[in-house]
Amino acid sequence: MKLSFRWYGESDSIPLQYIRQIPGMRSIVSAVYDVAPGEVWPEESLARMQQLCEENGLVFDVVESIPVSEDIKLGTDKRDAHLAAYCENIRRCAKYGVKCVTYNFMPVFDWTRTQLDKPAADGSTSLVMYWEQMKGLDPLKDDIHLPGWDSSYTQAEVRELIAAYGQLGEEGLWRNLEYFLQTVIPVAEECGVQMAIHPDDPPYPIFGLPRIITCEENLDRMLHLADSPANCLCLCTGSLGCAASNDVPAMVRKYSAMGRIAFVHLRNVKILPDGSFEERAHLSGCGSLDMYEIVKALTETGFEGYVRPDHGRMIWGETGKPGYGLFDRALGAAYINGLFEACEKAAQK
Ligand code: DNO
Repeated sequence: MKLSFRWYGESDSIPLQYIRQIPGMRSIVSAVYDVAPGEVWPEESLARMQQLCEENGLVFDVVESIPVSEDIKLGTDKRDAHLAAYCENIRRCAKYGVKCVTYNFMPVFDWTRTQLDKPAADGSTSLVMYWEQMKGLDPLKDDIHLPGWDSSYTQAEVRELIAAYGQLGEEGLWRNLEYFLQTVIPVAEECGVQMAIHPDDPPYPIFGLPRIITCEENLDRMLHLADSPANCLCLCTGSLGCAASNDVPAMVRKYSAMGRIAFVHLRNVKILPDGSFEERAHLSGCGSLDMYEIVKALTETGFEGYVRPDHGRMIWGETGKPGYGLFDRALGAAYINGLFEACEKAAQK
């Protein structure tokens, strides 16, 4: 595996000089953040990222994400122009050394949480999704601002989008995903890039919006839409793992054996009795996921892709971007290193 760390570029409060001090750290996961979805990324931004990483003994070879515009997901008349820009972005990323591009196909909102700083008994804080806080919220009627939602949409735009996705429905979204893959995967193949789709987080519909990258049956369907080694998963354990019906270690074993996992986000979640969930420390004992079984599944199937510690808690008084502080993600990386070393050595015996 190749150990990586997400970095938000020069505006990130965590310096690359600190990231390189995490034992075993190899790759930087980043993106160009100041260009709207559907537009082309300036080459200078990619060149600068590559150079900054190199200066710090790190490799910039994973992009998270090239965002898919709502026009592509909805299949509007702007779709083909946005897809042309998307393909150009893949080519440009490849030119500057990128080997893996992450994206998601979630309508309107990326991850959904109801609180980003929920204190735990030990004084750490983390991201949570409590049904109790979701109950009664109706984005078609209420002025909702859940934490982390894209604030560039007005409430009226959100309503329009939700209505458009309601009309499109799940099967419509599948058709548009297929169109996207048929356009983008041949370009990725040509440039030696693996496209890695991130699962929906959480993996069930929120506010009636269709969500399709959610479970084994749907991951099978997605991979089958373009049967190419360039059409891969970004297997996020914490996203798939907040539905108790997903057997995450079994899914990891299956898709890794098929060579269809390009990137793994490792983190733990605790599912609560009513289906709500809390992000927890990476350690298996802290949440609902067996991180040892997940890493064992990767090593036993010869996984050679990218891994990163995902969302960390805020600990030791650190402040910063929720989920993306240094301290707890570094603890996560150290734990991940330990699990891999133990599993690899056990497999050699
Ligand atoms: C959350 C991340 C996601 C992920 C995108 C990929 O912290 O895991 O926002 O980057 O869904 O497109």
